[in-house]
Amino acid sequence: MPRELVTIQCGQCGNQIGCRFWELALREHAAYNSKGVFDEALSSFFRNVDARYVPPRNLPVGDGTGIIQTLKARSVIVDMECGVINEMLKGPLGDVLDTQQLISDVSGAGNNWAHGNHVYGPQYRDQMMEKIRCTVEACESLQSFLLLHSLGGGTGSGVGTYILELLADQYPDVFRFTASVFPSEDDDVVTSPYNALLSLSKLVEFADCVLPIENQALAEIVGRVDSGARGSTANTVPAAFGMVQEPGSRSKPFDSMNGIAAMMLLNMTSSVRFEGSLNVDLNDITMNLVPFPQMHFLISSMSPLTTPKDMAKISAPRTLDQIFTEVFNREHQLIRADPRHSTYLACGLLMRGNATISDINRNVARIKPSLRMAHWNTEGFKLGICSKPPVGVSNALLCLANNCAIAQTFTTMRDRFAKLYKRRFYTHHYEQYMDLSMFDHASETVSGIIDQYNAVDTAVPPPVTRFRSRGLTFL
Ligand SMILES: Nc1nc2c(ncn2[C@@H]2O[C@H](COP(=O)(O)OP(=O)(O)O)[C@@H](O)[C@H]2O)c(=O)[nH]1
Ligand SMILES: [Mg+2]
Repeated sequence: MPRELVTIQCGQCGNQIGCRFWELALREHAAYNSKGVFDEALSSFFRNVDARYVPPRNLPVGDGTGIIQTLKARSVIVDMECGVINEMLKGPLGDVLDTQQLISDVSGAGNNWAHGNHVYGPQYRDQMMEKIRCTVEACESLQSFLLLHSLGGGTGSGVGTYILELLADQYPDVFRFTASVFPSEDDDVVTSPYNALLSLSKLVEFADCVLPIENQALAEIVGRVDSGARGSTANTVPAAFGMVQEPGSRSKPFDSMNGIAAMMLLNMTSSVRFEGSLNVDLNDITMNLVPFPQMHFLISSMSPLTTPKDMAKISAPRTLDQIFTEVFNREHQLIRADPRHSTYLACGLLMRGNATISDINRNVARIKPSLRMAHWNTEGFKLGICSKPPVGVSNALLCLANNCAIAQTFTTMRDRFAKLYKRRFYTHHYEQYMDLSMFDHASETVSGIIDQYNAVDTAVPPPVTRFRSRGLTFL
């Protein structure tokens, strides 16, 4: 039975990452679906519709041999400014994005979380719930929601976390994943420390699993990939997938960075879409990698670090051992934390391509002695193998680490917030829409999660009790 994922792309960043995500997903499915049929793999992300009807009529997967008519992303598209959305609809993905599933306004949330969360959220609540309901109803067996957004602005952060809270209330049994772009320290949005802290507190409370992404880390990755390479490949794409943007077409700012984030999401969902000898679906990820409910932030790292468009930039094919070594290298992380010097609560290793469980076990055994695992979860590795690698490579590995190093990232965010809040800079913009006590509450929530991670990091294993033979006593 198909297991679908409903994506909610919110705000400029969320929509731009969404664009790359759909583009790369189509490219990947095109590579493995040469017959142009609507199969279970495709149906996890897309609907197949007969567009001659209004509204377009859904064509279910059935036995997986029906021809692709028109693919529509299972996505709800939200932005309180219309610029990015309009451009998306005019672009090559215009046909894939369902305008019925779109909510936009004109004036934007002005980089103000409170405007997004307390004004646009309630104002568009019913419309958003209706669009989400329609998208959910078109699924046979919904597996998870995936929110794509940034924390630094107003819409993705404020409306995005409002939606997350709604989902927790209305669909408590469906897992809520988020890919959340954290602002960099030199972010151009002056209020980003406020927006980021307020949204982070909501992610702690209402998400099941958060994949933090730092723009600074993405920019450094792109810089390294670019400096190591030249040229680009051209993959041929079957006609049914013809809306895919061809490599070499004009790229926008953030494009390559967003491609890296999108590739991570494709790797994470590969087992949901393709078969493999060791399937890890999204529920397995939360089940295995999140031992305590609020400690659900996973540091991601990948090898190779590229997208199909930039495939020629990989200097040389990697061996499995290299790939394993690289995912434990900070240069391959989508967030600049330092997990090697902190405690792992659990670690997911999702392999794509031609690898066996013994290959993986051998590498885990090789690397494990250098990792500090929580003493109560020393075997806390979740392993997955999906037979289909990303387009253009023979193997790829995604590492998802639930690691206490994330506490440092949160501490930096809280410090940036405190620096502004101490002097009440810009707070009057927020007071227009919310009570200032929200700041204190958010700060407490974030401090709480920092404390939880620090407590695990500094926990001392209980002494090993040794039973000594006392010998026999004769009375
Ligand atoms: N990685 C990435 N970051 C983005 C993108 N667009 C904006 N940002 C970042 O997102 C933050 C601003 O949020 P934005 O999404 O523009 O605001 P919103 O439209 O109000 O949600 C800043 O930290 C920007 O650097 C994008 O396409 N990709
Ligand atoms: Mg915006």
